[in-house]
Amino acid sequence: MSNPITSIKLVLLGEAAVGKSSIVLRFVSNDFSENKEPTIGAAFLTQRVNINDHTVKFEIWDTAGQERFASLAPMYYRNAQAALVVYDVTKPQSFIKARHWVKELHEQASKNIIIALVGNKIDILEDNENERKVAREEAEKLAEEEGLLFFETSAKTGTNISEVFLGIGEKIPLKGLEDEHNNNGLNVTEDQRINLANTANASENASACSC
Ligand SMILES: Nc1nc2c(ncn2[C@@H]2O[C@H](COP(=O)(O)OP(=O)(O)OP(=O)(O)O)[C@@H](O)[C@H]2O)c(=O)[nH]1
Ligand SMILES: [Mg+2]
Repeated sequence: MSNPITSIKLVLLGEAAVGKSSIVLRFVSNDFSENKEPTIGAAFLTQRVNINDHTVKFEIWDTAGQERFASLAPMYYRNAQAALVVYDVTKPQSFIKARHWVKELHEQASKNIIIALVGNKIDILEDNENERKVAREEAEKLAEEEGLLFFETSAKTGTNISEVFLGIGEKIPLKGLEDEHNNNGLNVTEDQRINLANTANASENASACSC
């Protein structure tokens, strides 16, 4: 029996160099690059996961954080069902920017958009907790006040990356969004969830364009 498929349009927003593309690369290809090039415009990638008996196909728009691309963002978040607002836990300015993105999404994106606030680069804190410049409590407070999911992640080690996407997938009302039947995705059970970041064949559904 094939699983029903639900497509979820997801956009990543956040200051330049916080690790948006690295989060996507970890999720889609289970890979990491120390010297990732800044994104120009936006990149589009897809990835499928199975959540319970449902296949979720994430259609991911990875936007460019550099200020010169800021005017393009509405084009990508306007029809999005989900957004990751990413900041770098070692860069306070990136958290201020994240607050702005949350506000803008609530004012201008779809009313039912699911937003996850994501504090990335927590691997840096393993060597030296003094590198933390955004308190976990402060981010949790914002998430609670604004009704956001909240995760601290490392694209470098894979910590919590799959949890972000699965958390989003579980919050989207799947039944009403079914658009086709197929079963090509990864099978994710509760036990396997923690290992998803280590799944080797995750890239087969990926595609990218420099549009
Ligand atoms: N230590 C550490 N470095 C990271 C992590 N994620 C990304 N980086 C590094 O941070 C730099 C920027 O990462 P990108 O993924 O290109 O950041 P971005 O948010 O996509 O940047 P723009 O495309 O310019 O908006 C790269 O050198 C990455 O290797 C992480 O979790 N930990
Ligand atoms: Mg990028």
